[in-house]
Amino acid sequence: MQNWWKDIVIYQIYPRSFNDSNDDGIGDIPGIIEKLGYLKDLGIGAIWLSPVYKSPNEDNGYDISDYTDINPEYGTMYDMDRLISEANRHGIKIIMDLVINHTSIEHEWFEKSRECIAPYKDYYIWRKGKGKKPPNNWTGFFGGDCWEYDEKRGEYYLHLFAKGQPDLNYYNPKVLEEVKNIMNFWLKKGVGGFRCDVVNILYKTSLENGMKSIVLTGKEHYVSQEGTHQILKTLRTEVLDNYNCFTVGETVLATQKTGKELCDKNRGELDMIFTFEHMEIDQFFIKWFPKRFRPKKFFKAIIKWQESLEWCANYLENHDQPRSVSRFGDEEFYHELSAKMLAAMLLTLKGTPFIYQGQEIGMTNFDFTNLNEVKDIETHNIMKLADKLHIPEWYKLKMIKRGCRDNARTPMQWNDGDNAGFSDGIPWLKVNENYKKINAEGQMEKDNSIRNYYKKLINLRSKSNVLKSGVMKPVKMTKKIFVYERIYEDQKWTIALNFTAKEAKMQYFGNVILSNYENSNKNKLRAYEAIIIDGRISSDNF
Ligand code: ISL
Ligand code: CA
Repeated sequence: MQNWWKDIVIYQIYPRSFNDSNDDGIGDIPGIIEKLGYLKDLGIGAIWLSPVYKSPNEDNGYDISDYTDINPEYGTMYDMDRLISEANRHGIKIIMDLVINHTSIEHEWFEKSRECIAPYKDYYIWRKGKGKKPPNNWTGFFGGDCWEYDEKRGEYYLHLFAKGQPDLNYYNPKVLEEVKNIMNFWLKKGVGGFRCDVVNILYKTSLENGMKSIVLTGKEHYVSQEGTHQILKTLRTEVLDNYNCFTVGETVLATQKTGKELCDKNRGELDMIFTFEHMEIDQFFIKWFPKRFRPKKFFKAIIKWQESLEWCANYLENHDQPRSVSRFGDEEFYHELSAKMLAAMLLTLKGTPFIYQGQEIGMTNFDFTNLNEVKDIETHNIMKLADKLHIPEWYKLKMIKRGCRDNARTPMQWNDGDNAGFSDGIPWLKVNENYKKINAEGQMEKDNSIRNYYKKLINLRSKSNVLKSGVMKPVKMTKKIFVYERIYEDQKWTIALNFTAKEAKMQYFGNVILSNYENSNKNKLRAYEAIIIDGRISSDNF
């Protein structure tokens, strides 16, 4: 069936933190297989699996040293084949994470490239320095510079991310051939498609100096370039079109114009894209300088992309972002209500909903007290930069609390037993202290738990053409509430969400299909209330 990925809900697993089956404190593939029943019960149709390939783990698997072999910490290729077939047996497709902007420096290609061994010599972006200085003034995603001098080769190599993540050189046609082989290898195994890591920065049009910027000097030379569009078209026609699969691209800094181009079905590049605008409204330029969350700004960003794209990939958190209930809800006073309200939005917007592991039970940010609790390389690099800039300790901790990706990487909280049931070993990253209160087992039997509310929403969406295929029409947004309609043929549902603890005046008519409150009140929208109505709100609310 074509476009099957529009009908399902996708669940992202960060393997290191999901479930440990052999007590080494690290999540693994057999651990995921153990939980397929849990995901089937939730109603999930596909799993986006963050990288499990061979990797030195400088960036927890986003630095790959062998694309067609499995990191032994996560298991074996036999385990991976078992996961694919067991998942398919549960009606769940496996979506692999395709990281092709860069490899690990431990990849065989890089080792040979630095020795100038053919044909690997130009698999990466090597340049002579300018005297003692790097080839240009670009800065990287993880703060600081993005060129590393290699003594052996006597040149610099480009790494837009960590030093251990050298960028591949797409001027070399052999690189694209290697990528096609990797994609075919996994598609032949029966995976359902790919989440494509920073896929809109593959082609660097030039290596000229960039315009000085607080964020990514040089980005104008590689973000969403024509060369990247060509690469995506080639991968589509020469690989993806041979399989019933889909791609969702992580597209950093994509504008409305390029975003539309990247997932325009007539251009044949990507099927969906993750955009970032709604994830950047509570920061000054970059996430390390947080500012207060303003719901109305958030609604505007959501509406902009709902109206720009024919089909969206909707998400509120992932392995790079803080936990949504801590960031957009109220984990302290309205934990359950606000987590459910966010779920109602995620599952009723136009597009495919993506749920990140633990989001379905309302997992929260970690309460960091110092840098030693942090494993994430991005945060450590940024803290080195913060020290150079003499940023005071108290502000550095504020930066960590807001920006550290480990907020989302603490072990999945399965039950109130040791290590939240994640592992019988010592977890690679500390478990959140609140696991006794927030865990999956405690929510399975509780009908009105966050998890069972997700389950109800997923089930509702799976049975409703209005939510799967309806037009999305904004109706009203204020500093507190966001109201929109989903319209399909003669059916019109209204979704009304209160993003604050203050009740809002709002009258509505029609029957309530689902609410996050036990009872309904047709004259107002209460604190963090979310209602889905087969009807409308009264016009005199306007
Ligand atoms: O971290 C971010 C925002 O919170 C982003 O800047 C993120 O680093 C960027 O979107 C790219 O992310 C992807 O590529 C990185 C990897 O570290 C991330 O985990 C991955 O999602 C390099 O592969
Ligand atoms: Ca393990």
